[in-house]
Amino acid sequence: MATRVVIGTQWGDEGKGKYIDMLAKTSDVVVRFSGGNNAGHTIVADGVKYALHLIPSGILHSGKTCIIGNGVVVDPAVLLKEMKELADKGIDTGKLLISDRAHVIMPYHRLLDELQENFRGKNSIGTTKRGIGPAYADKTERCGIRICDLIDEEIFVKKVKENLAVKNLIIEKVYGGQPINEDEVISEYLEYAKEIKPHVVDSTSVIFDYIEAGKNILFEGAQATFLDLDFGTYPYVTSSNPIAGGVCTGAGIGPVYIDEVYGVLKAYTSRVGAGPFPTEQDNEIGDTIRELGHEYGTTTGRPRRCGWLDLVMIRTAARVNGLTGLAINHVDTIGKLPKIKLCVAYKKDGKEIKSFPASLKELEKCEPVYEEFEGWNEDISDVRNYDDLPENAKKYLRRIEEVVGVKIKLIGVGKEREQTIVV
Ligand code: 2SA
Ligand code: GDP
Ligand code: MG
Repeated sequence: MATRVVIGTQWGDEGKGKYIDMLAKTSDVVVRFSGGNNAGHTIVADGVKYALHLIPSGILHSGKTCIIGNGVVVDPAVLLKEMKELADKGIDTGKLLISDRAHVIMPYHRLLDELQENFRGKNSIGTTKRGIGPAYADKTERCGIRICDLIDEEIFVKKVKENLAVKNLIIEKVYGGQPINEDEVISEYLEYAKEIKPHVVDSTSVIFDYIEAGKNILFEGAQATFLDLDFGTYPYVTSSNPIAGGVCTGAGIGPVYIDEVYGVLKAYTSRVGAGPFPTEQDNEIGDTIRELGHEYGTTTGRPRRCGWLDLVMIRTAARVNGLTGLAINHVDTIGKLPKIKLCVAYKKDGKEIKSFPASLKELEKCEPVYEEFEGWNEDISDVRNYDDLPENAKKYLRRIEEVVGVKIKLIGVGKEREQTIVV
């Protein structure tokens, strides 16, 4: 038996979906434990492209149990739409289970996300406007609506009324927005509840039963370490804990049950939304990386900011997640550049520092320390053995391992799940 976790080590979009899909093949259960439909995982399987936002990527393999854990925030309209789209492509969603403890994204969460972002103006976070932050805020404020409430009409109606009494005041009086109609929300969501109910379970018990039965479990990370509410570039973060520790709270298992933690990174760095990015190349190099790597958001289509690989980040991610292996993508993409820079440390006030500062003001003073590598102007998308990689690619990869102190176990040389070198 093995429990494996796949985590993003940067600012998301490292290509987690591809590896989750690959590892799902040898798993019995795939579990999402954090975030919501702000995630966008692209998987290309047998030439067909799938963009999944809420449903675990394991769904593409028939017979796997897929679980949306208690730590996820669920927009029922998105869930049902995604289920329908998968069904239209011939994918069975019968074994999709949803935690009764997961929180529900309501229309006022989406509206408040948008109103708050507009209100912040030039200080906006660049959220996906899917209502993620406001839904988690209600969870901690203890007024959230959970899936177990949604499927109980009496409790649901009561909670919606209580919430709307306050939310509509904020929407109208603070932000000058249009209040939300109570009856419309209730009737819309009660329809969703009927469709969702057969999938609702006490997911923590289900997961524990699988653990006791010695099954292989895969925990699917969304977003990433530097978008983590505690360890990310706060306040430019998402509102959950996408790090490995989030598996314990977001799926309801003890840390002793985690065997392996894969940290996914790209051979460069990208970020969507606002916030600091020490190795950003807001110039021709960044534009070239964006075009070569097709770096546009899966959820919102936004162009992603691009820059060099930052190992101060990856070393920090290795520590806070307890990474047992690295999975590096876009090795094909970065090799197309004639010269590649790799950030191995920061320099601040004349001193070299190797761990990511908490204060954004301190981070601004950090200058990346770069080492330069030659590209490997060669198509490597058909390479499947490490030994067959160009020497320049091996040099780059060896240096990454050396600085981070964690072994590279998977190397991505293209979009398809087969375009992977297992080391
Ligand atoms: P939110 O909506 O409250 O979670 O936004 C807060 C910050 O988190 C960032 N964030 C993301 N960054 C990268 N990828 C994400 N998923 C999509 C994708 C994004 C897209 O796979 O491409 O399509 O634009 C994701 N989700 C949240 C967000 O940009 C904010 O900086
Ligand atoms: P996720 O959110 O971490 O699952 O990543 P996304 O799916 O949002 O973004 C990763 C993008 O890179 C997708 O368009 C993938 O198809 C693509 N991709 C993943 N791995 C590789 C790789 O090794 N090489 C290339 N060229 N593209 C890749
Ligand atoms: Mg993504």
